[in-house]
Formats: sequence, C-alpha cells, structure tokens
Amino acid sequence: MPVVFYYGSGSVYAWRVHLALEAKGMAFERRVLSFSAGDTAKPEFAAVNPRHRVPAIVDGGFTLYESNAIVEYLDEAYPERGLRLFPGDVRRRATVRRLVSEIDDYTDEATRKVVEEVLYTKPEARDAAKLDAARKAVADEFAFLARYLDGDFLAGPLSAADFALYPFVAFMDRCRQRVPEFDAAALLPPPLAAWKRRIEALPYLDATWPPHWGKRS
Ligand SMILES: N[C@@H](CCC(=O)N[C@@H](CS)C(=O)NCC(=O)O)C(=O)O
Repeated sequence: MPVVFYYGSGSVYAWRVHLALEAKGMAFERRVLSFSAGDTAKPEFAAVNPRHRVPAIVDGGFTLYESNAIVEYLDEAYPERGLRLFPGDVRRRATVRRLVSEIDDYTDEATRKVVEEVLYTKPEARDAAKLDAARKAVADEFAFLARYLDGDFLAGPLSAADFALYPFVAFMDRCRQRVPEFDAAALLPPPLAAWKRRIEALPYLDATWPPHWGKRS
C-alpha cells in the first residue's frame, strides 16, 4: 500500500520528506493542501495532524507528522529501499541528526528573515537595511555550513542532512525570482555552490520542485 503524503507546495519541511520518499524509491500518493485555501485548518486534516501543519504521512494506518520524525521513520521502516538517509556507523548517524538540528535552529531562522522581507512584505514596505542585515546573516550561516562539508555532501554520503538544508537554499533562489537584485548565488561560498549543483543533479530533484515556482533556473 502506498504511503499517503500530505504536503503543501513550497513548504521547506514537506520538501525534505518529498526528497526522502523519492530517494528511497517509495510508492506514495500525494495529497496536496493549499495554504491559501486554509486546507491545513480543516477538520479532516486535523484528524491527520492536530497541529494543522504539513508534512504528514499515513503508512498502512500509521499516521505521523513532524518532518524529521517522518524522514527517520521512512529510513528505519524501509532500510532496504533506495538511499540510506542515516548512513554509516553510530557516529555518522549522530552527525546527520546534529546537522539537521542545526539547520532547523540556525539556518531556518536566518533564511526566514530574508523570506519574510522579500516574499511576505509588500515592495513599498520593504526595509533595505533590514533586508541587508538578513542577507548578511544568511551568507554567514551558509559560510558556516560550508565548513562542515565532508567530501561531496554534509555528512559524507548523501543523507537526511542534505535534504534538510536544500529547501532553505532553494528558497533564496525563490527570493531572487521576486526581487531580481537579490543576489542569491552570492550567498553561497564555492564549496556550497558546488554542493547545490550536486543536489540539483539528483535524478528526482525536479519531481520535488514546487510547481508554482515555475521551471528551475
Ligand atoms: N516542525 C514542523 C514544521 C511544519 C510547518 O511549520 N509547516 C508549515 C508549512 S512550511 C505549515 O504547515 N503551516 C500551516 C499553514 O500555514 O497553514 C515540521 O518539521 O514538520
């Protein structure tokens, strides 16, 4: 029975689960929720996630929400399928969890400020100094993360850590779509830009791309 995947297009948290499902080659059935139509607030979705947030999955009668719990569940429940999202020995797996936790705490906070200023503030209300400070915080955070690269990916082999980070990096490109002078590429130090190219070369990346963002540039 396919996993039922509840998501919203462009949700950074749902995106990491989408990448995980694709990387594991899972059969899944999509249930896309519209934020603007208030789908997450509807009672039928509250039965899936009482916190009214995506992502969530239902796997053979087992319902689970919270992106990190879902990614880890998929890897443990289906260890033989596709990519190991928590690869290697106990220390490497702990490193993957640490990275995900850092990304959720620090990268999320830094990029959120840019996203709020660019995507959720009317152009006439935008504060250039605020955006500049937010942009600098993202550049510092990306430089920090770049130091962690261990070969091609964050924790050595491709892992849940890379899937946790990529949506936040992609969101900076989305900001550039809206504000062309926002130089998203300049935020990435060369090793992280090369990492981004490797993620974007994954054969399933395009299948996870938010359709309302248009074609990936
Ligand atoms: N900690 C949660 C965060 C999930 C979350 O905040 N999802 C947002 C979308 S990015 C959401 O569903 N918001 C409800 C709404 O805006 O209606 C996770 O990792 O799954």
